[in-house]
Amino acid sequence: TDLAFYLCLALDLLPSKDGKDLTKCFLLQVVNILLRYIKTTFDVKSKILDFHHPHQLLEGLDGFNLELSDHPESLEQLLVDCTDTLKYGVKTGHPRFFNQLSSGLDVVGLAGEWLTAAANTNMFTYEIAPVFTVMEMVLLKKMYEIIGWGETEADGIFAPGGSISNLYGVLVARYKQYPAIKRQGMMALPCIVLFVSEQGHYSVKKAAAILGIGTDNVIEVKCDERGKMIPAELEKNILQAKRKGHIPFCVTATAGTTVFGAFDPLHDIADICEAHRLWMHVDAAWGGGLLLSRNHSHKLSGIERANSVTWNPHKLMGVPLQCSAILIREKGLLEACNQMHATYLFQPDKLYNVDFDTGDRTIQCGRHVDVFKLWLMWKAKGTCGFEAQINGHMELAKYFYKVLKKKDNFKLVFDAEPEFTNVCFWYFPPRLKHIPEGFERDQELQKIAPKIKAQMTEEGTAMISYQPCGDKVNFFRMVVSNPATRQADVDYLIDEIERLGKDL
Ligand code: ABU
Repeated sequence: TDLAFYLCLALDLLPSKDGKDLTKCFLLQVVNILLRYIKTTFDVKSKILDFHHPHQLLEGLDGFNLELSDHPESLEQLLVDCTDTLKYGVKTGHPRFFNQLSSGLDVVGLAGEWLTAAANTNMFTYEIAPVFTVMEMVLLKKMYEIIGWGETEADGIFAPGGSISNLYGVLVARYKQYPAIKRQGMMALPCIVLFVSEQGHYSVKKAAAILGIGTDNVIEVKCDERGKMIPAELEKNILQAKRKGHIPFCVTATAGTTVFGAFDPLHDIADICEAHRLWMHVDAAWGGGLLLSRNHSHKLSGIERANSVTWNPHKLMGVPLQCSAILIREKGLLEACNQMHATYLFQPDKLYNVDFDTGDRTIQCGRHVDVFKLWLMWKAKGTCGFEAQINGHMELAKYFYKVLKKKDNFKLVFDAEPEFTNVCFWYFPPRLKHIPEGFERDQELQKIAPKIKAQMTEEGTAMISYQPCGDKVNFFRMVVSNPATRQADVDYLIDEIERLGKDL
């Protein structure tokens, strides 16, 4: 009862001797809060967010105080805090949330997260995560097969996000060529360089910085007008680096770039990597899910020739954050590269086959269970269910593109049909239409998307991202990855941009 919650503290819950009923009551109340949140999330009439500035949250809002005290607060207060935490957050599962590549609220995935939290275990050893360890193996195998590695002895691990997965790709690439790095460090190496397209994810540079390779040694390869790496430019850059006495060791291709959703030509890149004996990593964090679609998987053709692949099920597949895998087409490399033989965890004389202890393959020690929610969703949907969901996203993006194409006051960044669910565009308020194309118009246009977004955020009606890119001033990036989104929601977004932008 409310009174009980008002009087009771967390200490009264299990494992307290008489805490069984109160625990049940408390958790049912939490579930009720979550059910109300889920219902509002899917209600298009609800606001996506109730925006407040950081200083307002820090100062406290209507009884929602983030400060921590020395004394325990009542269970009643905790329930209020749970409600308020969701109230002032962003409903990323809302049908009009288009802000990120990861979005949606999958109910089965959510159940998977709850179960994972209840199990509260660590992936580093089989002995404390037997079921999750084997589940991870099953899923990794499924992903190798889908990539097209067939019977190859591959390896992999779930990692905390695409950036860390890409870091693994570069780390293992370097170790493969220079195993002495592990003991001797960078002193053992010549000046090594790697290549990524100018549209590739910034995490590749970050990996180079972390690994002591240096961002100057990441060579950005020019892209074509659609944002795809130009193979001839890659070849040219490799030859130039060699002429300077630098040693190329790795190329990171991208399958689904963050902004434009471009797919690099993987076969051409694989040919170049083979000719120059370079490791080929494919960052398919965003585009990997497209492998599940028989209609669209051809866009990643050549990925089977990669040495390593990043694939984030928490993006296109709609798995709750976080769920990212690094997949390596050579068994044993991850372990050889990262193994430290901590005897307090990885005793060789355990009762089971210690090959199932995955902790010495990773750069972490403790590792969260990211696999269960994906496994449960796969059970719930089947591969065909994911395929239908992803095909639906692609159809909706195409619809959005077609509607925009017909509108006078919108201009697509690329005229051609989108290859992925990214649709990039500008909105032109009527007053800008009379300014001739050029610097002066760009100066004005640059301010439009941030103003519209700010207003949209304050009103909480929709969320979409924008960015400048190269010589292109701020433009909107629409992405579809939320199964709750319908045609009416993308129509709404267009109307909303017009409503907020027409007088700017
Ligand atoms: N590459 C991380 C995700 C970026 C985005 O959601 O826009």
